[in-house]
Amino acid sequence: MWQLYQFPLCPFSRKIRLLMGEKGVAYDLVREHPWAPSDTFHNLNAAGRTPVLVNEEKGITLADSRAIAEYLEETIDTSPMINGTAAGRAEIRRLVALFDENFYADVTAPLLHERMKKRIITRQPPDSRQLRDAMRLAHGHLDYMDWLIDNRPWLAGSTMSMADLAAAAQISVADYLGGIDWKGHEQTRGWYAVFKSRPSFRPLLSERMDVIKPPAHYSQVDA
Ligand SMILES: N[C@@H](CCC(=O)N[C@@H](CS)C(=O)NCC(=O)O)C(=O)O
Repeated sequence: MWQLYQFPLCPFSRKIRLLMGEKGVAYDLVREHPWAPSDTFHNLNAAGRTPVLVNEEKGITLADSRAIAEYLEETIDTSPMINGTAAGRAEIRRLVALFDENFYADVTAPLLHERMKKRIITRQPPDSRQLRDAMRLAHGHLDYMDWLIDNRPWLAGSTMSMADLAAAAQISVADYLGGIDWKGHEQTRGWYAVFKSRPSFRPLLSERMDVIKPPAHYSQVDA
């Protein structure tokens, strides 16, 4: 059985949970807080970051969401998510990098810092200017997604791919933290509503971080 070391608002862990859900791979969750890592966790990943995926029976420990995703993609044929021509696969990987790196740096990481880490670790109030900046940058990313969805059925092409999972994972955390203003983004809102109703997404939407509550619309499938 696989064990996924993660915490509920880690977008990279969410991406792996979505992928394992789509592929129908069973796993147990182990809650880990990278800002206060257990010895076990530090021994599993010297980088001290979630997610880490472990299978003790097979003697396998995997760290880094992209390495984990590539492993699952190479070893499980069901629901391929990095598929198609070489150019198509390059496009999927470009978009995964865009969401994992740019969206995370511009939007998810500042929101996590202001709304979660300050609350839990330093017990400071959030900086409203940082929150406004993150929401402004989110609009730019959503504009680009609207454009992609206007031109393709899914973000990277004709089928659902890792690009969609990476984007949905980042957006779901930003939305939980109240950082997404959906006004004017009907295309992306429609795409995200499809995701929210997928069985792979339901467990994520019902999970809560103890001290931080999401806005009312967060887990509503049609909101
Ligand atoms: N490139 C890594 C990024 C993972 C990452 O940054 N995880 C965050 C939590 S969402 C973390 O553990 N941060 C703690 C740290 O960087 O020390 C991946 O894709 O897995």
